[in-house]
Amino acid sequence: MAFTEDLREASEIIRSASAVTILSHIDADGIASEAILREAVSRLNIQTRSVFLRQLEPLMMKWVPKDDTLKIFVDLGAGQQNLIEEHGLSDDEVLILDHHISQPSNIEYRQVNCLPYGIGKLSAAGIAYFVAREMDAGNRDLAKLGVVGNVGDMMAREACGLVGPAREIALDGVTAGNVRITTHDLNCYGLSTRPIHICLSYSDDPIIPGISNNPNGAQAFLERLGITLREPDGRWRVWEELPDEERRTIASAIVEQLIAHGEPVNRIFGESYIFPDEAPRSPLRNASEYATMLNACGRWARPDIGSSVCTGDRDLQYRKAEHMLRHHRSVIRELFQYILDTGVARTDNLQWIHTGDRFPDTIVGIGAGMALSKLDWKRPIMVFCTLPDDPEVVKVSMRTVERVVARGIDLQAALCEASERVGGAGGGHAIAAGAYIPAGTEEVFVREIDDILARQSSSCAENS
Ligand SMILES: [Mn+2]
Repeated sequence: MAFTEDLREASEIIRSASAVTILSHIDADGIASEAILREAVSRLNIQTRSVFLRQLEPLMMKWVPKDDTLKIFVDLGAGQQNLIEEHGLSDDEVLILDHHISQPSNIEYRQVNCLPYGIGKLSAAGIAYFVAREMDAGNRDLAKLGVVGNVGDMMAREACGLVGPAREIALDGVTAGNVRITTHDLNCYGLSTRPIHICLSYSDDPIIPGISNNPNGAQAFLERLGITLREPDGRWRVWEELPDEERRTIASAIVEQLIAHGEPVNRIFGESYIFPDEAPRSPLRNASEYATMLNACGRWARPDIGSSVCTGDRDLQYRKAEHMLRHHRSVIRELFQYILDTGVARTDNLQWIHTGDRFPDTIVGIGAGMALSKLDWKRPIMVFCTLPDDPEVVKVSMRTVERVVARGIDLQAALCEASERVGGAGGGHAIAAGAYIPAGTEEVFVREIDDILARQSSSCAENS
């Protein structure tokens, strides 16, 4: 069967349902997926209810209703079909829309998954959008949320832009009028909200000598170019509002800086996805900052607020989301500082730290990624933390950078293999992955991962 046929079938299944329960994940992709489906389903006047899950695991199954609604699992489910089966759900009441590796089960649940079709750079929100478009061509306005999900799930990372079907979604958004694609934009975070020097200092891919992680250096660099950083009223200017000429001046100076230091220049430009229907300089103005806001809502246990923002709330729920975003950022900064102040332990192939119960488990991965930019980027970072509700389990988060992945390091594979050996379970992506392992196995785990990473880099060296 072709991918488009699967989409058509899923759309028929939803259209013929009398009521729908959407079960989704709490991250940006999961929230965007849920919002797309909820909107598309309610436009058909079919009743919907949503349930957000941290992940689909035995302890969470009590939130999966046993009623006569159609249960749509989105951004999760493919890898947990045995749990769905054990829960007693039959094949005719389940639809899975997912982009994670599928696990075989006795019951063949109806499913749209892009992976068997060789589509690797598409998020669940992307699949949800294609299903919604199949349900009604008038749902093209939801492409914007598909873009948020794709960018939130790092689908634009490797190629510095969305590719294949994910780019088709961005183009649908352009047609619908609520997405603007800027090619050859700066590949930095915070283009719409951050003072320009702060935005430049966020660049960690590539590292720009004297500018990355160095806001003062970035400011001096811009001043030398004669760029005014503030408006006459004192407000900091943001990258998105700079005229093309100033952008070109800055971009070519960065390129010179990179060349002077022998750094590659190919990753400094990327595509950005701006939402012209959102307020200028707001966190919803571009896809990656929008995704951060949704992640903040999810990580502070209010994915429903992010979801309301997705479907248009700009009043009370939006203000709550803004508040969570600020809180999210300040706790991440604390964690980042904690990692740098405390220091990491090093083995040959990785660096690691145990943060215990100091920070919420939902943000340690982000903090790890940020700290890596100030540490030795060649060695992946691993952070352990305890879970507030379960002393027997430790959460592991690992992060690395694209250049290390390009050399053959795959954190998802490493974490899956090592956690299986200590009686845990892992998942994620080559560049960012996580696992849950039994408390007390941390040291063995570090050694296992160290060995696996050594093997991955040597087998890559052999192949090249
Ligand atoms: Mn996802």
